[in-house]
Amino acid sequence: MGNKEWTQLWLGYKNVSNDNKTVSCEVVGFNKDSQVIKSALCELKSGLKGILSDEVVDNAGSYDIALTIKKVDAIAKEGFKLESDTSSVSILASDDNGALYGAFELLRQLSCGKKLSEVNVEKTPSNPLRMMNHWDNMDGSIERGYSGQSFFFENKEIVVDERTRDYARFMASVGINGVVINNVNVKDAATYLITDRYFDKVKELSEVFADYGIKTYLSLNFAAPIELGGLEVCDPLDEKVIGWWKEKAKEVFGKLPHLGGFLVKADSEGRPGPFTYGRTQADGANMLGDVVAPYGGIIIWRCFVYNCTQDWRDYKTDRARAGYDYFKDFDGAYHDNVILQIKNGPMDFQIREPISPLIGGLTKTNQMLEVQIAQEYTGHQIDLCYLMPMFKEVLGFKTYCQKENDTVADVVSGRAFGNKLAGMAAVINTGNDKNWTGNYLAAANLYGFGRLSFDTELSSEEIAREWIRLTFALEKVDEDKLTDMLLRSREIYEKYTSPLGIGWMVTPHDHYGPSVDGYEYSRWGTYHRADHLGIGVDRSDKGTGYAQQYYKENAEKYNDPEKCPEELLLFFHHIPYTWKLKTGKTLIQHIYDSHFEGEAEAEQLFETWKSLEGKVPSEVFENVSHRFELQIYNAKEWRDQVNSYFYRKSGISDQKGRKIY
Ligand code: GCV
Repeated sequence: MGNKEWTQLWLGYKNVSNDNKTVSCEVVGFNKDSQVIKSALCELKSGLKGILSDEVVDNAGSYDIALTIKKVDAIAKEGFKLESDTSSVSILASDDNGALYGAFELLRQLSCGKKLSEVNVEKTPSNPLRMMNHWDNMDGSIERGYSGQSFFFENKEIVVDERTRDYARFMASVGINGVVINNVNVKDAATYLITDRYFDKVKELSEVFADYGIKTYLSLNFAAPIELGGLEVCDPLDEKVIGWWKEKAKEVFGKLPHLGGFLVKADSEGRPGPFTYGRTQADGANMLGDVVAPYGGIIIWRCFVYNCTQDWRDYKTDRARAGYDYFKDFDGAYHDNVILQIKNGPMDFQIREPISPLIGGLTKTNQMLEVQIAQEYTGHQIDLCYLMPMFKEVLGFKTYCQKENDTVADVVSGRAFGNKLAGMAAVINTGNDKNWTGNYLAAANLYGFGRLSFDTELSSEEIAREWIRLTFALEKVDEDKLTDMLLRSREIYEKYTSPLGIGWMVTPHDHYGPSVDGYEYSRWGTYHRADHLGIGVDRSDKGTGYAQQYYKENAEKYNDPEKCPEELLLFFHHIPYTWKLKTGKTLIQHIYDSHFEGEAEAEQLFETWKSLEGKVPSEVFENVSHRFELQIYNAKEWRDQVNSYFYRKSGISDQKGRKIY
């Protein structure tokens, strides 16, 4: 059986006071038998005991602090209000989840050093759906997993144990309310998750989640009618197929009362889908939406649909265009319980991409944002890459979909178009490693995504500081150092990897380390088009026309190399090496400089980390130090391979005369 040891991540509840007070706890208006309320109480008991070294007792005769969890209908769904003074604190909410989130907020604020009387806050979640997507396979492997094996699956069986409960606690503590347990590439045993073979165990797992207000979701195999039902087709408009799914939905929701619905990857990277039968993505999504509707289920349909058998000689086909081209025409046709899940960029989780034009491009369709905290293209949880700065940029991007100031955050929260189904999902970075995320510091992304999906107004720095305070016991000066390391890490990674939004110069398949031409002559639609004169993909109106998929304000900006934000210049334009950037540097000089700088800054990160020796637990120190050694090796490879490649292509020397091979 998997790893039996695991850390408490940010729920370690370290003592911050020596008051030894007694807390009396009363529940008013809520059903005391509710499992979620019980979870809140249980967490408060253990948390307050840890933080204040006190005892929480139900309705104690004499006590120092009166804690009340009270139902107040006026508070928004899943929201809460904390009211306190020196000797009392009330958690007010209108539903169980709100009460649970209020409890975690109280514990978080006290752990971060606030006094009881300072804990006065009201919060409503920014997004209705706040989800984690596991790419866990039933054999225990994890697609794009960098922290061990799955803790849900082992040898085609489902594991439910104390770790499952701790996982649910961690997720609820940052506001996650939905978890997809299996990989979107549904094959083999995973196809059978919707059959008798697994119902009992999925139910058991979903009950643990439900105790923490989390709904369980399953990824579906679109070809299940063939593979499980023995039908000849899985055509979404075929009556037999529809009938099969109807029966299946009845059975599944009958057996799994805590199921929220299904996530579907169809017609993508070899997965089956409606295109085989000449049907549209809307036909597929709506058919499934209709069969789960009677049970209150939802269908989350991914928009990661593109031609993955492209000829690299073909300059017309542009993978970046695909999502918009396939989905935009059916805007308004998707049924009410269908939600389209859209990756943040039009390609695939590169360190820098423009925001997908489909987000906000769709105006009559439920939509949610998909990001990836599993560091597939961002350093495999070896290299430090705190992703909140990227996610903040995504959320803050002005789409111009309606009003001038409408951002991605407005669209995916449902605010812009009044959608009830809306939200954010992350491809998760966990595994059964003792520390859950491989690199101890990668837990900042796990924590951060949850916090950000609950409150998109939080800054990257606020989230980083909270995580550090909850995880480590550092002096302010060291907290500042670690915060700074996290905040700079994404930019540093970007500098030593692929320049100005071009992406993809990674080792094929594995996606760690450089291989400048690794994807250049492949079928995946991921080209940089470098020649002896310049580099970049022309996606303007003279090229693939991708820039025109945006609303006018953005389209005009991206279309013109003079106006295009420089960090995305090579994503949108083929630019000569001699092109002058705003800094006055030529493009080629920028490539050299940023790669030398990025590598040097990675070394600085390690030096700063070394100064924290003895201040973080030695196991943490060793774990992260080892990864920094690997990161520096990686950064050197990137620097030297990319610089040599462009020196050899362009024949232009580095003005500073540094070593290029
Ligand atoms: C789950 C990328 C990854 C695949 C992943 C796919 C997806 O292509 O490399 O591993 O498959 O994205 O998001 O479906």
